[in-house]
Amino acid sequence: MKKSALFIILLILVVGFASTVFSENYKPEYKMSIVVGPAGPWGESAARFAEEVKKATDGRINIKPYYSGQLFAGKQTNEFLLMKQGVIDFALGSTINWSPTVKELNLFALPFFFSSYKDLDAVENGEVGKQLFRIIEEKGVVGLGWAENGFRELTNSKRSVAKPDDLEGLKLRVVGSPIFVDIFKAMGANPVSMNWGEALSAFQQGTVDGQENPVISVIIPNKLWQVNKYMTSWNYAIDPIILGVSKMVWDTFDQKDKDAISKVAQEVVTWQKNGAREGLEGSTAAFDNLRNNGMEVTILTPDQIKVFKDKTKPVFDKWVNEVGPELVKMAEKDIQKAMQAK
Ligand code: X2X
Repeated sequence: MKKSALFIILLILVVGFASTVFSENYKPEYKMSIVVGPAGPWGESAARFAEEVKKATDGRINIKPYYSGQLFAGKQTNEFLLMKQGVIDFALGSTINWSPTVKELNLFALPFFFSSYKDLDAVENGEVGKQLFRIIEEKGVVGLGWAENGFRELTNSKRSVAKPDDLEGLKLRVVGSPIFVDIFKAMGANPVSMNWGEALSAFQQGTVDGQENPVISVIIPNKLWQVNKYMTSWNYAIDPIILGVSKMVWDTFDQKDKDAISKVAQEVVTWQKNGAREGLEGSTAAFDNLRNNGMEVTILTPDQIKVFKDKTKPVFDKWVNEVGPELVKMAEKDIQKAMQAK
């Protein structure tokens, strides 16, 4: 009897001691997921985040970026679920890839809803941005900051595209998130869902005619002029990236480290966003780069954009219901405010 009481006391002491000593016993490596490769502002920001977090936490938190979708075994729309489960610790994840799990994130893919970076900033920095972070946190991922892939533009190997008729019969690779299939069908194209890794080989083999992605973050780093001669700028959808961490993992960090990581995250997303917009905002440098590499660049006028916008109106209406009409209304208000301030 006496012996077992002693044993229990000892056990309590050992467990108590272990939990203080090992409270900082973090994982030796935290895995960070990125769908694209290391080149360009998206990939570069992963390396920078890892480096700065290591410095700011005196080496306690050691993040390793895994590029080109290595962590989600081929299915980029699984990234959010894998974070929720703690299989992926950190990610710089496109809202598109997370939107099949978090339907509110389809807000950014509503066709022709955002027309400028100012609109986007107003929404991200306002109540909608906060609400979206609350929603993802409830589902298991803590949002540390808004980064950016960019406005998505069209490229293809067949012809210049300026009106819906030009899309007729074009086989376009889109992400495996259902809103994109709806949008491109409505515009008259033939969309096929494919993961980014497979898409790169499909372009090489010529099994698809084109795709849609931002200029600075994806078209240039992947030298898409080698496979697609024609580019259309129409800003039909915006693609924010969320710098996030699995909530399961976040909850294991002590407050000092959480504060350090949050601070680094803000610095890195600000730097990354500037990079993603360089040569696109108030400049023609990004398009000049494409032209110098042999691409034919078609920049749609507001009237030309309106024709596509009208075509996609039923898709817009359908997806407003998926996103949540209240959230869309809140975003509309933020956008109007931003326009008045212009
Ligand atoms: O797959 C794409 O097109 C990409 C790289 O932009 C995303 O991850 C959404």
